[in-house]
Amino acid sequence: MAGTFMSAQVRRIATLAAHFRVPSVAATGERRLQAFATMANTSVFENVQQAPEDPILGVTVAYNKDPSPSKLNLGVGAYRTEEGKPLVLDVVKRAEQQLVAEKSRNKEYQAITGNQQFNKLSARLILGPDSPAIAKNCVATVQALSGTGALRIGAEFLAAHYAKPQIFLPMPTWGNHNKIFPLGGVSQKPYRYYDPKTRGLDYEGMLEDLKAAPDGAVILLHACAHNPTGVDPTEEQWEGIRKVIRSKNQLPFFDCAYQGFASGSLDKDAYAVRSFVADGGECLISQSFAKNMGLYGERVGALNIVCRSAPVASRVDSQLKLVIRPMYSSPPVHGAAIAAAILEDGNLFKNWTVELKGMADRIISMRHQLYDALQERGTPGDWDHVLKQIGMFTFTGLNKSQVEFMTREYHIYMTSDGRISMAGLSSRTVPHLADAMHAAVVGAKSKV
Ligand code: PLA
Repeated sequence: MAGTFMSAQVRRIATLAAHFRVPSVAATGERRLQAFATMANTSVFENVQQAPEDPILGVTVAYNKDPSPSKLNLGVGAYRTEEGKPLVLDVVKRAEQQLVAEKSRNKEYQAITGNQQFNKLSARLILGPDSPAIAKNCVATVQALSGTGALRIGAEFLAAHYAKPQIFLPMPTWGNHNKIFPLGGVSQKPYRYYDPKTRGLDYEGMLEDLKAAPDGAVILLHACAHNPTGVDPTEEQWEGIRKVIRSKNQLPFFDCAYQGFASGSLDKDAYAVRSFVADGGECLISQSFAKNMGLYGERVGALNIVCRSAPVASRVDSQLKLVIRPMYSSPPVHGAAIAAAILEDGNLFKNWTVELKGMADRIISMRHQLYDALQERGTPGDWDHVLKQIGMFTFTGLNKSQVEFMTREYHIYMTSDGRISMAGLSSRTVPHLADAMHAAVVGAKSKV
């Protein structure tokens, strides 16, 4: 046992070193000594390596530096209006006004696990109002620093308390998953998910890989609107996936970052999670309110751990506090209070669903406009996937050099895997994107 713990620690140190681009320990020690020797004129951080930009957020950094008036940022998944502006939802503004007017509000620290009312309503949103798991107090829910924070708490909890801290991630997946889990102490392996030939789900490959994965392994599943591919299993396929996972006593970890954004319906987008909870088995669910409430920078999210019994859920909750307290002590007040106000007030909730549907519909209309624009230009290739894929992103199939070409010649910014954020497009910018995609596909050397 001690040996296993040691080797897990050694693995974690190696993961940290690779992540932070720290050279080998010996080399670092040597350079540190040199640095001390010449301390008078050398920084003690002399040996810190220049880190590369983040593959997604770094796209915005590059975009911000570009002086071109026609530049377009389709990198990060952030919703924009038809005018290309960030959107603060009307219900969010109203909830904030209510909060400001409440004289009794203060800025005291929250509990370690955050806003309890928010936690209750957040769990209800994903699991459904009639969820027996909630009724039986089998769910431990903690407020988290948006979806990323929820995933990280989940990873740290699994590393400490789960016998098989190894997670299987879909191939491809959101780029940060590959970092959150190993740095949180959970080793990762891929499973087949996307088939570039069909631009659809590799269902057979996925089931084969899940069957070959060890009993008890943790399986990361995108609850809806898979990022980056926009390819989700059908309800029948979810059923097949659920059966395999349950037959092997594997532990599903749902990442739910887009509830309501895929179909426009909060309930429809919760289908997969609810089907796994309905069978009585256990799972983890991270939730983000970044996209569906537009609360990106407020960092509002939750981690739910669905357990078999109330006493287990209560003990899990107590341990989650031990994960959170030394990390950031307690979560911020404001964003979760906004979300709770919207979730608890019938009127605000209803208006939220209308605004959410409006955002989802605008994204779907962008899909149609882009598809039509490519057809008009006679762009070679099959572009049906632009219409078929679900959620914020289109996984275009454009390769790295085509992406580079579009950035260089058309000032269009996107991730190097060819993913574009449809939420960043508008009727005004679709022709520019279609021109760029057309030129990239026909192999134009330069626009000028
Ligand atoms: N999980 C998935 C699948 C995501 O796509 C994202 C965000 C998150 C979790 C985390 O979001 P949160 O912490 O803000 O709640 N993905 C974005 C942004 C939208 C990012 O990379 O941070 C993306 O552009 O892929």
